[in-house]
Amino acid sequence: MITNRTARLLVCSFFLAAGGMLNAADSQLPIPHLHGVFPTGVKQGGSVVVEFVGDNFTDPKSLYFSHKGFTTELIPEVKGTPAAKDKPEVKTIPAKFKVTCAADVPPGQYDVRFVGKLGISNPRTFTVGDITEFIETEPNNERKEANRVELNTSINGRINASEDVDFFVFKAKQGQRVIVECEAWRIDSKMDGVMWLYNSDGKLMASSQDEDISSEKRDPFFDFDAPTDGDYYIKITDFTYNGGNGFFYRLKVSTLPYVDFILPTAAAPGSTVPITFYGRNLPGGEKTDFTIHGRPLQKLTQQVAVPADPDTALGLRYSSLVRPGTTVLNGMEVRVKSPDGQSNPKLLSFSALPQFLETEPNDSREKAQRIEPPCAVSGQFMKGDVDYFVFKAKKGEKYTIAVYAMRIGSPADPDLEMLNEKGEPGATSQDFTENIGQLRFSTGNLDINYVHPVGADGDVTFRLEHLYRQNQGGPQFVYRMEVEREPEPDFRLVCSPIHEIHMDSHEVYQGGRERFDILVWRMNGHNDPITVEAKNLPKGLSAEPIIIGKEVKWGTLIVTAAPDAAIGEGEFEVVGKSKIKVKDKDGKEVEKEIVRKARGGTIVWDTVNTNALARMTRSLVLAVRDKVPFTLTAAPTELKCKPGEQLTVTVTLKRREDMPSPVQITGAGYQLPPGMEIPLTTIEKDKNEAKVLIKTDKMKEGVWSFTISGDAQVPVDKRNIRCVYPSNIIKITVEIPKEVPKEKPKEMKPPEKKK
Ligand SMILES: [Ca+2]
Ligand SMILES: [Ca+2]
Ligand SMILES: [Ca+2]
Ligand SMILES: [Ca+2]
Repeated sequence: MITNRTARLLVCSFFLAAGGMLNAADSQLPIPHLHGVFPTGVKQGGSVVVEFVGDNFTDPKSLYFSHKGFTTELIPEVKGTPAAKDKPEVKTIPAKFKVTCAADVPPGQYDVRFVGKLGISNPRTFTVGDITEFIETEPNNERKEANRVELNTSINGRINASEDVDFFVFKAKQGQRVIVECEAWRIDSKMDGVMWLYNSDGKLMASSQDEDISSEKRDPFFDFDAPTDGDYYIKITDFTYNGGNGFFYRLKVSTLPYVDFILPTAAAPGSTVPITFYGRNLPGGEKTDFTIHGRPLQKLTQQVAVPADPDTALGLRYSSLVRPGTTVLNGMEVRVKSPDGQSNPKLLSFSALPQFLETEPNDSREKAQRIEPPCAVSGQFMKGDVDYFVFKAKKGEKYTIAVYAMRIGSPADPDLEMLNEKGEPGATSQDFTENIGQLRFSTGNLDINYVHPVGADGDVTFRLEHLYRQNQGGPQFVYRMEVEREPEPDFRLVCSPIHEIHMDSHEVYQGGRERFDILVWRMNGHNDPITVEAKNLPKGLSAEPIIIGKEVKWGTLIVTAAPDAAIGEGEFEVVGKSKIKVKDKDGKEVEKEIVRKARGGTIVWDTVNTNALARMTRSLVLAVRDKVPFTLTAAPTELKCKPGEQLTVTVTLKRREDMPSPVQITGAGYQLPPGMEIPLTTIEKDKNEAKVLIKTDKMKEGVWSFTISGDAQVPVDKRNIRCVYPSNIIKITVEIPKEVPKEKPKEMKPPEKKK
């Protein structure tokens, strides 16, 4: 089936093939794109001058952080350059700001965005640390030029173009366990770091590239016991010999606690539970038998209180990187604290299910661990390990077996095999590939979500293993398995800017409308309508509630700016509500409303035709700028029909004075209600109205909302820029006439002939 989207991509490829004259994906006025930030962090309570590099940086104004504890001051001698003329993507411009962080901003990672005349940019990660920050000084390309740092320092470095190499040197005492953690990939950098460690004689002690195989952690890492008092050298560069403004990194050289994983992996909101941290340099940590790459792990059990308030319980408050697949989870971060500073964070996900730990040995069908669903089990895949589980079930029941590994930051790629009554292999499930965000927010991952229909009364046995168990495995190959009989339907929302392959942000122009896309996770068979509203919009902005009807996983929220809406930037929220059917205590079906706040999504780096590197944002932000080139208004705003009836919508167009072009009216580039077709219609140069004839032949019963788009060339600085703006929201109710029981047609008797 060719969807609107596919069709649009096909059109896009066609135009690209035809000489790149028109890239269908570029359909907006120029907005700032933030590429690099340097340095990438500041110490709690400190300040630092930060260079921002990107394009469309006309008239730098300020920065926007996802925490209110930052103040920023533009350093005036650096000027941004004018809006890019021919090739906006080519010019990258620096702007400098002094950033001051309040003393009460918790250590962690935040989003920073550039704000200029043309709007607000995509975010970059900015770290608040609790130890000394150091900024590299070039040249440091050889050992003798190494930058000297103290232990317990976060180094801010950048691999410059033309094969830059950076050397650092620090003193350590014999027996100190030193952790060198490079963050690049995880803080929006393009750098694929590689590191070497040398002693004071220049002898190579270690090298590191990808510390483990999970795609979340391509960053290098060292953990070593200093063999003698003395100097130690770190050499770091990009594995592919690339460099530039996007190749920034942080290098934490410390004896601070470092956490590798936690067990159990989840807790229930409103509970206080013991969580065991496994890691290194844990204050008061006990020895364990676990090692990772030969390095011993300690453990430390701490009581963790999980708040019960809905914002926490239904949130995902994890300041470190959250890739798209993980946005289906709720959770919070946990750390180990020490007097000198705190550890890296770990995600503690939320689950109300009874939590258990895996019990080895469970390596055969006979030794399968017996569980009683509903329950959750946290386990590990050691090298070569297989884990069998068994539970009692009745014929006709359906159980969902969900396994979380990649989504909770584990390197494991879980593989599930059901066994039949004779113990023979049955159904298998490898990957949970649902992708709710196409190229821009690809949620596909290697975890499992399998629904098992029970064939007969008795035991259900299955086996879990890491797909590459012959060669890989270890204590850090953690997983969480949840087994539930028909879990309640649920949903999550992700609010994303509309560009499908480029860095983008939410911009609204005075007097105009903008589309904010809402991507939908429909979980456990959820297929009911979801009503979505924007909340706390800046003054002068409004958005009508939309209905994301059944079978739709991509909603379009339309934000309208009044002609006098104040120019500025602000945060907003997007909230979805849906009524689901659940069983009460007595097994009776009842209706329950669930409310979920949308998370933000962003493309980290532009892509062409592969999944973009994307992540969750730490807040939802928009900018208002002047003044929209044209506005579409559609009427009526409510439609009712039976499938097959043709509907007429009148679209009126308001043009900015300098906008003479014709406007094409389409329904392309986003998801329409299933089966709806909006034919291409043109509002000619000197016209302000068109009748759009909507086809409903293939539509089904239900309620949806949709928007109609206008696509036109807009003159900007003596060139034309293609702009697409949506109409207001239209609600459509499709009713299928109830079949009237057919009465037996009365026989038409020929009139009796009068004799
Ligand atoms: Ca450098
Ligand atoms: Ca260097
Ligand atoms: Ca195991
Ligand atoms: Ca096992």
